[in-house]
Amino acid sequence: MSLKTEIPWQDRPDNCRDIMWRYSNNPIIDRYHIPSSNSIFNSAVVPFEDGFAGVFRCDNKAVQMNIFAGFSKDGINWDINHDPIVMKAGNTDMIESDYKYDPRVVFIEDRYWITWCNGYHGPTIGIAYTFDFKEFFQCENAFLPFNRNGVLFPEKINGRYAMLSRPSDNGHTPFGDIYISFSPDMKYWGEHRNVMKVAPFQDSAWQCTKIGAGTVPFLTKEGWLMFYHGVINTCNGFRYSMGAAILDRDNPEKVLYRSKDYLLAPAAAYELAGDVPNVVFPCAALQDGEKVCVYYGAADTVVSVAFGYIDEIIESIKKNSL
Ligand code: BMA
Repeated sequence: MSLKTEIPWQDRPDNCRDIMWRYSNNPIIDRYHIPSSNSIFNSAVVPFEDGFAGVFRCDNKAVQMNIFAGFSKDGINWDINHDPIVMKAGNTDMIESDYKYDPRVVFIEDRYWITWCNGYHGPTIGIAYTFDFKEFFQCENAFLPFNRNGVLFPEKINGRYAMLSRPSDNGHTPFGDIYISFSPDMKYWGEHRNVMKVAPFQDSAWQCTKIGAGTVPFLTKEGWLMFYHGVINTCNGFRYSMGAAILDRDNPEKVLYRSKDYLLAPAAAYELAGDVPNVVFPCAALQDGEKVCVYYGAADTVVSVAFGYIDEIIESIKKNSL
C-alpha cells in the first residue's frame, strides 16, 4: 500500500547511540485523552485515506477494557471516538465479549482486520473487519481460551491467512511462546506451529519468562520483520521490553534472526511509572521501506512512539542474533 502521508519521524538525537530512539514529545496520547478514560495504551494504527486510523485500548474509570476507533492526519495527534466500537455480526452470530483489549490492525486485500484479546470465558483472540473504521463486523474467535497477542500477517501465505499468537492462562501468565496458525477463511484456524520460545535466562534474560507477537510483520529484503515483547520476572514483578525477529518470507514459522539485546526497554519516566510500571508493549509499526515508527504502550497508561532505520535494525539483529 502506498503511503499518502509521511510516517511520523524524528532524526536520531546527536548524543544517542541506540538502534532505536524515542520521540521527544512522548507520550503522544495521554491517559485522560478522552473523557471516560483512565488509561490509553497498547493500541494499533494503520495508514488510512489521507492520514491514519487506529484502534485504541481505552480502559475507563471503572477500569473496564474496551477498544475505540481514532483518526489522525499525522500519526501523532489523534482524535479518538468517545464511545467504544460497537460490533455487528460478521462471519458468525454475535459472540460474547466480556472485555476487549490490546488491539492490532492490518489491511489485507480489501479491508482492515482487527484482532484483539477478547473476553470469552477468559482471554482469547477476537477478530473483526471494517472498511471505514465506522462499521465493524465481529467474526469467530480464532482460538479456544486462553490466548493473547493475536497478530495477523498482512498477506496470505501460500494461499491462507496466517496469525501469530501466544497461548496463555487466565491470569498474569508466567510463561508464553509465540505460535503461528493458518486459516482458509478467517473462521477456522489450524496447523498450529511453534515459532519462537522464550530465551534461556543466561543468554538473554529480558525475554526469559514469556514472549508475544507485537506488531504486524512487514516484508524486508531479509524476510518478515516483527517487533515483539519479551518479559523477565523480577523481584518486583514482570518487566516488558521490545525486540525484533526476522521470519522466513515463505515459511514464517522459521525464525532467521532474533534480538539478543533488546531494542527498547523501560527507561523513560513514562515507561517506569504508571498503572503497571516497567512496560514497553509494541502493537503497531508504520514503515516507508527505510524508516519505521513503532507504537507502544508505556506502563499500561499512555501511548508512545519510537523510531529506527529498518536496515540498521536488521543489521544489528543479524550481527548479534540469539
Ligand atoms: C499483559 C496484558 C497487557 C499488559 C501487560 C503488562 O498480560 O494485560 O495488556 O500491557 O500484561 O501489564
